Amino acid sequence: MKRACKTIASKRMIKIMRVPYYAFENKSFNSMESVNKFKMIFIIIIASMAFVAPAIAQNDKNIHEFPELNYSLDALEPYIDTETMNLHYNKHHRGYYNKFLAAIEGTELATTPINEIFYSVSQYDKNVRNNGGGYYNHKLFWENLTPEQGSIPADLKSAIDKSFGNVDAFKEKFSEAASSVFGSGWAWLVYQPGGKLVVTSTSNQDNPLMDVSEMRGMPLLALDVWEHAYYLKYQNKRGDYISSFWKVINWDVVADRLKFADENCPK
Ligand code: MN3
Repeated sequence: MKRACKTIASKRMIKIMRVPYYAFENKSFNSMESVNKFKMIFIIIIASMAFVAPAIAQNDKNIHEFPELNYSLDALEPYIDTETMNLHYNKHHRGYYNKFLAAIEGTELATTPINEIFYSVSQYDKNVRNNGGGYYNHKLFWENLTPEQGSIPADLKSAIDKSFGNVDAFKEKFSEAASSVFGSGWAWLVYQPGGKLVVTSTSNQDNPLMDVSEMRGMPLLALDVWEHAYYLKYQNKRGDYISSFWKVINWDVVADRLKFADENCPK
């Protein structure tokens, strides 16, 4: 650990020293007396540290990262089309993320884990709730999609059977919740303390971790039913979009979330 930190520190120092040195390396600089050169280098190093060090510190303060996609923008065709993915990920999601960062900049929320922000989100500005939700919900959504859908892992299937009777009954209930969202929102499979799985929906960019939500718990599966998620391909046929969603679910990710919830939620 110490060695890793040392390597990072020394790389940063090299960057700090190199940028101004090369910037000032010209004829007039080279013709100065060597004493003046050392003075100049010293001044440059101190000045650059004064500018660069706070920039690094500022950057280190924000713990909320914009997620990479685990697949290409066209990977979910024909179920979710490339143009929708492009707009949704690069414009909508990025927009929520940028506005979320602007809303929390310079506050302790920049270094507060997102789930903890949600636990008391009612105390904060509505921009934190709307854009923090938009940032996090989409992160969950991309993660629980895949172009290479496998079968449902045994532990997840047994938890679904226990709570809903069987997988088809669960799918029906989830699809119904997704269809019934009035306006913009999300459908969720949620883990509740004690291990019960429930289906719920939220409005706008709310999620079940938030203290403002009716049905609270840990999200296992998320479906975005805002019109921006499907309108280019499906227009007003939200039901067709929901049917396609079942073809691209990453059940392994859902099973991992269940395992995490089982290990970390109070029984
Ligand atoms: Mn969306």
